[in-house]
Amino acid sequence: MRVPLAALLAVALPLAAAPAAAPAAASAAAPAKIALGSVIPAPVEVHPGGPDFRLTKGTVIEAPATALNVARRLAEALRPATGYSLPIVAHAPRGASVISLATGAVGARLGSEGYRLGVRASEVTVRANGNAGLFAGVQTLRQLLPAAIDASTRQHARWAVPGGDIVDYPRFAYRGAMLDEARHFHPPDDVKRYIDEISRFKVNYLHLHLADDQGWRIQIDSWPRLTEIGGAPGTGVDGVGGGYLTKAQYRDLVRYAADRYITIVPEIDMPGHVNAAQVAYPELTCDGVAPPPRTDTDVGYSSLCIGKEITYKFVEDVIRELAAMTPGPYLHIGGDEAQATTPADYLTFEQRVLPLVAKYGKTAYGWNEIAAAPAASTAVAQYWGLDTSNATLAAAVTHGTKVVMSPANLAYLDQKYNPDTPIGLDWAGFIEVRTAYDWDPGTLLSDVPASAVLGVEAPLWSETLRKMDDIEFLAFPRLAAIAELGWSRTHDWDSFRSRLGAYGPRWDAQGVDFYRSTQIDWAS
Ligand code: NGO
Repeated sequence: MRVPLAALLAVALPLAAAPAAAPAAASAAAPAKIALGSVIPAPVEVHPGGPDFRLTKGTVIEAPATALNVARRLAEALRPATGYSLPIVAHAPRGASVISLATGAVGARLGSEGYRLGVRASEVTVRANGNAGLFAGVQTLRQLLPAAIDASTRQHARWAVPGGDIVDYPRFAYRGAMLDEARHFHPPDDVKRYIDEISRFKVNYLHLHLADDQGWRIQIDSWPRLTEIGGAPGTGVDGVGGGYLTKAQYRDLVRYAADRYITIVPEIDMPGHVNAAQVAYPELTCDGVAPPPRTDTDVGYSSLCIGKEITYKFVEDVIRELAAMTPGPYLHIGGDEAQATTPADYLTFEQRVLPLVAKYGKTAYGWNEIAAAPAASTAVAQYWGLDTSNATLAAAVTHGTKVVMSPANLAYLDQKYNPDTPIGLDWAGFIEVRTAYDWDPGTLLSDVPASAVLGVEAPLWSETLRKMDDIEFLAFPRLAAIAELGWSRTHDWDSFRSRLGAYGPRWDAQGVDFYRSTQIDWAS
């Protein structure tokens, strides 16, 4: 049964005004029934009602050829735990149990990432203007099935989806996560796992911090010693680990992310944070002498030589090669903590280098310090400060600079949760789940209007991270909080807290070692 769209719209209520679903009584035999709105990030409109849909061994996935990629992602997500074949078909047979994916004009309001989800007794429909929207709808659908759906082996469960309708679309266009590959190199399979995990929360950008004082993690053909030396074993913090991405591995990651509607943003940090490059190529220092390799966690001591022409040949070669292997719109050129560069030199450098990014067809992106340079008017500045105003950034915004919000005391995933957290840093403060959730990216900076804010990003620096488990422990659950700030228009701690508590068993089923904050009542 399909409900006419007009009928749906007639009863449309914002989520906050929707009547709260009655809490389901827990019983030993059946887990608590999932409420239609128990989704992270919170959808725009939720209209519960009507019978559940049952996923059975006869269910088919119906999708046009143009949406095959999304259909495959959905089938991959549902097959292991159900053990069902869930064939993908162009047209479902009459009367079949079907999950139907369809693109078409579903309204400008939904944009490229919004979707409509309808759940009826024999049919689930996901409709969107394009595949990114369908994929977002599929992530919602996954959260409406019992948590056991996330197990990698066959489970016995009643695979029901609560009846009703959801209309959903994002608040901000940019919802990012960042992973520091430089301080500790995380191999491609770990990055892929992280992509899978963040894509569940409708994150659509993954920023990779690919070079820093300790190591250089991306192959650059015109400067091969960058990775021969800067990516060698022992170039991680404390001499632990090393490694780098070949161009083929990077391109494979770009594709893997794109298949999950995530755009990779590569970062090469400059003019500071360049010790590894200078170890490999001493001509990049002013005196031509190679500095010693460094695997400690100090910052602010290295700088490219602003007055030397070879600096700009190096920078342009790197930007050109990086742009050529990056289909996404952004190229991040760092710019933070340039304490070893004089302010005048910093401006000279940025005025020359910001336009180079545009020369290779990309939008320049940098940490908020780049806002001091007039050429940043066409760039994106990533705010990582601790304050609630920033005059330099505010001035740049009046000239056109756009802003991504990553305040270190709220959005940094590498900061400890509390003094007892075994890994992580604490220079920006402890960040419990509620702290990560309780702010608004559109209004945090009093002198930057919300209209200049492209979105939000949660950076995960890796000074203290060694393995995948460490990534997951620091990222989850806080990444889910930041993702909700980026996607949802409603902001309600009690609601988030209860949806997050219900999400815990999903991370358990996935084998994700998340932090069990005592602020949350975790379902078991
Ligand atoms: C700072 C610094 C990084 C550190 C990070 C650790 C920025 C933009 N620069 O953030 O080099 O790794 O803190 O939290």
